[in-house]
Amino acid sequence: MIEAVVFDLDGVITDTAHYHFLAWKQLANEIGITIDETFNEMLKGISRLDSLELILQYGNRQHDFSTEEKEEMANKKNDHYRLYLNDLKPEHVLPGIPELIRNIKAEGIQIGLASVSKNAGTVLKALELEAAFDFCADAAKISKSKPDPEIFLTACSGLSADPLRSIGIEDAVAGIESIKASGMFAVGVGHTLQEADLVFETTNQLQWVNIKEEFDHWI
Ligand code: B16
Ligand code: MG
Repeated sequence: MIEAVVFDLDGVITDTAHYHFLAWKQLANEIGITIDETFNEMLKGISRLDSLELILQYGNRQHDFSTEEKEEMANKKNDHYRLYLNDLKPEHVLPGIPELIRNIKAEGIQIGLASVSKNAGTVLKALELEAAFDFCADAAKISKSKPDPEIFLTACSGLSADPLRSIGIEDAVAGIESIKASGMFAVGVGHTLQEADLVFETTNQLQWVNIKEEFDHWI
């Protein structure tokens, strides 16, 4: 029996992963570093300050700024990101997600959220999805970012679910690593997610019957 399904937020429930990219690109440009979508794959699921460190290393500028300056830069990126969030509306929930949530709930299975974003609450509110989740593991409840398993384990524990009988859904390499390290069944959405137990290209293809079938073979 499946005990819980835990969703990542940015890039799975809605396309805020793209907003994170645009905001980092803008910040990076301001300090003379150019990043592209390929490099951005490494930032998905990674905390704000860790993402900044990766960008500075990429531009070979990791020794050029003080801790205070880095905090200022991270805040600036967040200001850019929050401007994009102003436009976020319920219609921006990705295709296939409302139906998937309905089908899981129809079987009485609990739904959790695992997002390391400090903006997760704002995003769920804008999407009018707060009530859909039985438990949200967010930045306030964890000390280690993905790929550490802490966030998915916290979500399972908050739902009183056994990770070995639960499913995690992610769009990030670091996120899939976090799910696998927690012992859960990993569903990936997107590319470069070879470590996942099951991969779909888009959220539209996340059919609950198919996920259940693959989970039954895996367990
Ligand atoms: P914030 P997730 C992650 O959210 C994003 O994938 C990642 O790009 C971002 O840097 C991180 O949250 C922190 O977000 O700056 O809003 O606190 O994928 O775990 O839902
Ligand atoms: Mg994500």
